[in-house]
Amino acid sequence: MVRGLAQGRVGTGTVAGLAVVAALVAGCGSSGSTDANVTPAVNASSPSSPAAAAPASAAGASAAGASSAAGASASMGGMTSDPSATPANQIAGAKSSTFTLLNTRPAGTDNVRGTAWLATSDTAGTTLTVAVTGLQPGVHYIAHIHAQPCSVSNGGGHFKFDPKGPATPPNEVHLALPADASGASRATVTNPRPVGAAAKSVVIHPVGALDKRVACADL
Ligand SMILES: [Cu+2]
Repeated sequence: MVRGLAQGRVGTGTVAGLAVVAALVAGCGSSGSTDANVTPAVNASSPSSPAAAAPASAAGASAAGASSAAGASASMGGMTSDPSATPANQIAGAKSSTFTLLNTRPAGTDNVRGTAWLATSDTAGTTLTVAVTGLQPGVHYIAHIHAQPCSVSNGGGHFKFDPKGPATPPNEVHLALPADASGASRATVTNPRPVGAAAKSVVIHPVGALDKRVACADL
């Protein structure tokens, strides 16, 4: 599904990973997040290693799902998942928010339930953890921090640390959520900067159909 997106939306990508990132960004469904200025430079500052990027939950997924999930995470330089990070729900002062279903969700996701936890501090930056059930088993989802509340355009466009910067991590907060064989996913991602008041919600999308936003949690 990732490959299909890349082929359909990004014809000029010279690096597979960049093509995937560009496809994810371009497919998010908001004019505010369709920046074309995806640059490889953003990869350099990732705090986590690509080898650590495969979410722990991928181990429980089907063979096909797990291999695809690992590929997606690795291609983005480990910036969309950090299994070694302390989950936000274990950080004092983190706020939690329950996901609500969106009217754009794909068939088969009516039972999606979950929680997003966000911890921010000037010293530790941002930690986002999402735990979800009811997803379609083996399907790969991605969560982003968005710049509008869930009630406004289903979360609107992506939150960006630098509004004029690239639509990719670390200028945005993306979290890979591969669903395991039971349809569950739990993952954490960090960013060295604390998101501010402009971060309004967390939106879950299927990687293969980013316009079909599944669920949203207000921050
Ligand atoms: Cu999004």
